[in-house]
Amino acid sequence: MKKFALIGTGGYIAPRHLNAIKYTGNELIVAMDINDSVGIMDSHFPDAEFFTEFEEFAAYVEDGALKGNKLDYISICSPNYLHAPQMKFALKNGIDVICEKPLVLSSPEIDTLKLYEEKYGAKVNSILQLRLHPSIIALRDKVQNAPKDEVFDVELTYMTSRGKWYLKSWKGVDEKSGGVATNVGVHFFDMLHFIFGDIKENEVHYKDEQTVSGYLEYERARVKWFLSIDANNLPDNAVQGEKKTYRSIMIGDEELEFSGGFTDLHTQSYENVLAGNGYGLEENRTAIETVEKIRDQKIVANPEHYHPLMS
Ligand code: NAD
Ligand code: HP7
Repeated sequence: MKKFALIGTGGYIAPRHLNAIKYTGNELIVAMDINDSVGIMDSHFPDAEFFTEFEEFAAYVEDGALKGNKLDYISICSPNYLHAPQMKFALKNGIDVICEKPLVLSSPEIDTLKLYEEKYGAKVNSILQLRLHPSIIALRDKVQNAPKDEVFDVELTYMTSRGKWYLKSWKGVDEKSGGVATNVGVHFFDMLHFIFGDIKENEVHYKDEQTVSGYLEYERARVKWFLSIDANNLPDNAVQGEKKTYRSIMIGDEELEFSGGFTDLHTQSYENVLAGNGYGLEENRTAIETVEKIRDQKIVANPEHYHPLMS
């Protein structure tokens, strides 16, 4: 049984980590969140220690190690800008990490974290759950089985509508989340790299707080993409869940709708990490560089290849 800590325990995604720790037969020893609305812990790990101050949490983790109770993993579900410093704390204590996406906000941090891994002999693992989605794996197989020189024409439409709260939370602050292309888009940029290979071109055609669109060229695909959290952009056939979402990839005339099938992928990610097959720092580099470039570059005024929703 592995011993876990969890940072960001009161948030939206934390229950998926609590479930994954429990389902894989492991134990949560200690949790931390600056907010104390963490009653969710009782239905998973009622005996776990809890702190609202990082210093108290850090002392508890370090005291435990000195007394022979070193943690095996620290799971991180805090706001994006805190991932890098919190991962460094774990690594410095020789503890492996399981960190939410985006692993870091800027790519040089990947190199710094690599130095920590080497110096302290601990490993970073990430949650890249779209790589585990059955529809995405099937598509990757299809591309790999196609003639090697075939380049696919792809249209990606990724809409996950959010209420007004989103822009008022840390997710709406670029310095904390990286903005919508980073916070939500990083998933599909990683997925595109996973399916279609190395990236060759990266253009941005439109950008506001809720919507971003552009064009990407990979070894095996030309991709027109459109991402929005604005409900006004949703098509009539959007999938009606708790809130409407529409996640679609068109490859030529074929449409792959992948709005569902997400809830168990965290547990599967944990199973892979525990088996020594977690996605590490290097697997995150391309998607982090992609979103970094999307954040920093100028809008292309009259693009040649643009998503149909941009016309
Ligand atoms: P959230 O705002 O709901 O939760 C974040 C939690 O972190 C809150 O409880 C907050 O109090 C806590 N927190 C803030 N500052 C902290 C600090 N200094 N120390 C400790 N805790 C602190 O956000 P969320 O949606 O749960 O997102 C958390 C992370 O998970 C983000 O990195 C996000 O990008 C990622 N996420 C991933 C997925 C996915 O599909 N893999 C989905 C949603 C969120
Ligand atoms: N929801 C909340 O109640 N709170 C939240 O913080 C987020 C959603 P989906 P996920 O918005 O930050 C996606 O669209 O797939 C509600 C991104 N993940 O299925 O779980 C929401 O209003 C993730 O990286 O959301 O998360 C719906 O009612 C990004 O950080 C419901 O939950 C996150 O949005 C389900 O909403 C975000 C993927 O795209 C895979």
